[in-house]
Amino acid sequence: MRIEGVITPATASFAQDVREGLSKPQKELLSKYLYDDIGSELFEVITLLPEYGLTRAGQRLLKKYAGAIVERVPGHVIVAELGSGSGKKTRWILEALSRRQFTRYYPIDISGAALARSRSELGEIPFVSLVGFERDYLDGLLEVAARRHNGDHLMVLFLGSTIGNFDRPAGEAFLRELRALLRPGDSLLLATDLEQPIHELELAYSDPLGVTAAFNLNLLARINRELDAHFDLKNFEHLAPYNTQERRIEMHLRARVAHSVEIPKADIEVSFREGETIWTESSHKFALDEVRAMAGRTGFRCEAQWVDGEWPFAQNLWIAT
Ligand code: AVI
Repeated sequence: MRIEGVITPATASFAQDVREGLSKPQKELLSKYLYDDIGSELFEVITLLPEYGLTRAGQRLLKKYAGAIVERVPGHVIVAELGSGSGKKTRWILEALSRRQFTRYYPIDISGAALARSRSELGEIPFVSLVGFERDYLDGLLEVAARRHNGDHLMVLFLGSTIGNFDRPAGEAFLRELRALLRPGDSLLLATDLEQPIHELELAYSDPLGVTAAFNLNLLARINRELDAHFDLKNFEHLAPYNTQERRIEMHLRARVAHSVEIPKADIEVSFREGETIWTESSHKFALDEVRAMAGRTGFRCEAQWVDGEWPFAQNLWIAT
């Protein structure tokens, strides 16, 4: 007998998603799979690139306005963060809150490593306690909501502008589900990347150093590592055009030549035509009034918006109605 190894539930669902995605007429892979250990490290490097201004804009806004933001959230506040994110951004909010109250902070992330990082970055702030949840966003939020005391206001932070990675209808559906876990008066601080000239956006997702290309190609390397596939990365190139009608960057991997690839653990062989692409991510860009309208449609009102002066990016404070 030849023992080929063990298929864990995580590998099995990755294999199934890969099989389904690569069997569609427009081949696609879910963007959540970009973030294995290597992909997450590459994303951290992306946030440092001069061409990619999103992360720094979000940080500048929180550094400057954390006090003004928490002033608009009255009462005794507990904080849940979706995606434990970079400690830097969250620190401004927690420090501003802890000047007025003892604050319970609950980061929620499917990655234990990300939670450990936020524990080491934020665990030492005086008057703040931290309990992390290794869960999907909404499962984690349900658990946080169950721990609230009467009179606590729940403030949810969704700071990475990850809402842009949902299709617009799916993003709204997600925000409606999130709202269903809140009470009137609870709040959501939602970061959104805004529309800007196409050239700047395309440069942010096709940086000259090739870090975003490596981040994208790592998805095929991950399929090689975890599903024993035989992608030759040299056969693919990274593309990230802006779709003006949908107002989003679309990341693709384009086959340079016609060829086939076997993916044993997904039980498929996939054929590529020359020039055919795999769609790996969308990154939607928003208008300020669109974000206000979205609040109304999902059970919130938009209390305030803060916009960065250097990179079109907004922190939006929504209150559950
Ligand atoms: C995580 N997310 C908000 C990033 C974005 O800009 O959409 C992911 C990313 N993809 C390529 N570069 C960065």
